[in-house]
Amino acid sequence: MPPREAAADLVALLADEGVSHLFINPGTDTAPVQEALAAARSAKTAHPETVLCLHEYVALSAAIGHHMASSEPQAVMVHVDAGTLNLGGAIHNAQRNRTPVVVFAGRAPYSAASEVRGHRDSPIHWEQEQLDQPAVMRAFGKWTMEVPRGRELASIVRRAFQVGRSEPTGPTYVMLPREALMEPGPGSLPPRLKPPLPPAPDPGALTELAAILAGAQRPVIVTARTGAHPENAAVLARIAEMIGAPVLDHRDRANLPGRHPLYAGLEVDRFLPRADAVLLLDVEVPWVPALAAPPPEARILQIDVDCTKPSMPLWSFPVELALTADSRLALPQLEDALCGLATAERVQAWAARRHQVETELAEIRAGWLRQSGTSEPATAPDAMMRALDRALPADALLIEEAVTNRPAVARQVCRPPGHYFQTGAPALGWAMGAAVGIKLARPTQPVVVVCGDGSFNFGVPNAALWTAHRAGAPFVTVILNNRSYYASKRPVLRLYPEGAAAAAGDFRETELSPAIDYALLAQACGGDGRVVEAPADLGAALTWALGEADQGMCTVLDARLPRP
Ligand SMILES: Cc1ncc(C[n+]2csc(CCOP(=O)(O)OP(=O)(O)O)c2C)c(N)n1
Ligand SMILES: [Mg+2]
Repeated sequence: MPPREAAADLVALLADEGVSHLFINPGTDTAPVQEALAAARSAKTAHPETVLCLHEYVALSAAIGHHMASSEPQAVMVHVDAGTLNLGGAIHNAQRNRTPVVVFAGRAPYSAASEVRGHRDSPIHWEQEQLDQPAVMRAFGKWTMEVPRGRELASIVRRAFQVGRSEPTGPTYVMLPREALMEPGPGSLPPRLKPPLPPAPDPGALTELAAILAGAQRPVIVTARTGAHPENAAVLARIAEMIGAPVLDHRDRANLPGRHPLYAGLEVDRFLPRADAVLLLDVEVPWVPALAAPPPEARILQIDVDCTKPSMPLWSFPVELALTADSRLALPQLEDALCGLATAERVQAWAARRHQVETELAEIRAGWLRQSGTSEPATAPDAMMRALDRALPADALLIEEAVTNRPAVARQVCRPPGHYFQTGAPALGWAMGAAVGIKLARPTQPVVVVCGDGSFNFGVPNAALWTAHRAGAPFVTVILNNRSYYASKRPVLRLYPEGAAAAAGDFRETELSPAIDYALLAQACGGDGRVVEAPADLGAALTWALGEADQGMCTVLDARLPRP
């Protein structure tokens, strides 16, 4: 038997690395991989399921979503420079989400000699060759490499997964020239290169951090994604309860269980300016100094796998004590350390503060509730999100890209840990592709996207809906249709309140009219849709949509909001 081609090694390696789905948009250079996948399917040897994505942006967004829901390593395969460029802002989202995804891209064949297997056979093999194809990935990823020969492929792929899965995790990029894919592999695959264990906190520094928190009069916890590990939520809740600290929550995930009485949402200006100690826990941007900040004398503490965040050129938050640690390891140790510091006097002070903070938060929550009950145009998003909260089944997974309506979601919608996903990164259009990946990762749970009308369109919705339909990954989308890029209109009003745009009411760069028939768009992709005119109609519409999704149909609810 001739030795196995490197492309077949690649298929076996993906399966062995634990990749369940390969999100792919193919080209002339991926032909050996397509052949190897077909051979593996026919021989019933281990292989990932391929998910044909009609656009690369959808492919990488799906990988980001799948990882959020499964914690499994991911793989995406695209066509040469063109496919890489079409990954677009999803590369930024993969970077900011620290998604351990290996992006494979073809690379134009090197050889024009017809005796070389895989040689150039089209003019595009000159046109699609670039001086620096990996440049775009180098700007956002952790590591890039090209496979020079078939026999090197396996060790390079092992390394790509190892680097991507090491904390802080992130995307890597492997270029695959067609000749290398068609050359023989090494015969046997090298063993998996295990990523290092996640970092545990320095014991002395943890004791010091606990002592500062325990001695604080007005401690505040700020988090965004500690609930990426859902088991953290209960520990975080116990810590917050013990010391009576409100939890300011940027909500990249659901970080606290249920409607926790210490959940302070995005009410940053209510708590930060009074804090004397602030714990930054798995949060990328804890506050915006121009909007609200702790006083200069407050003691800022941090627990994160990536404390200095070198991928953000300016990150100058005044952290006094930073612990590089996986919060799964650090939080239980912090809880123990705080228990050790719980003198009778402290326990009394902590309990009194907890009562005070919970009372204040109960008033704030009552305000949120009132906001969702009025019929004012300004509070229509709150009313719509309240209706969504009521209508979501208990096991539904919510994917949020609601932009200016994000605060309304944070006020009104509560999901259990492990049931809420937000990109926490501003390249819009992530949610639609992410839903495909999340549904594939958790096929038995209903998946619901809530997104802006602008974000929906950034998500290449025809590609996302078709891809979901084809892959058997149906989900429901609730479009918060304010017929506006409100996020791009608001700064004009803020920066030029008396300006020409405000005076003439001229916002033509941000008004999304004429309207798109989103229900029809969904139908064109094999799904269905309805208009929801008022919050009171959302519940019945969602029940209908979830029923359709159960039958394999992607459904879109065009939820009308006043244009702000
Ligand atoms: C890929 C990408 N392009 C452009 C932007 C700039 N941008 C930020 S918010 C926004 C408007 C979003 O509109 P929509 O989703 O309808 O939300 P709304 O502002 O109406 O709440 C735009 C264009 C972006 N963040 N990402
Ligand atoms: Mg909008």
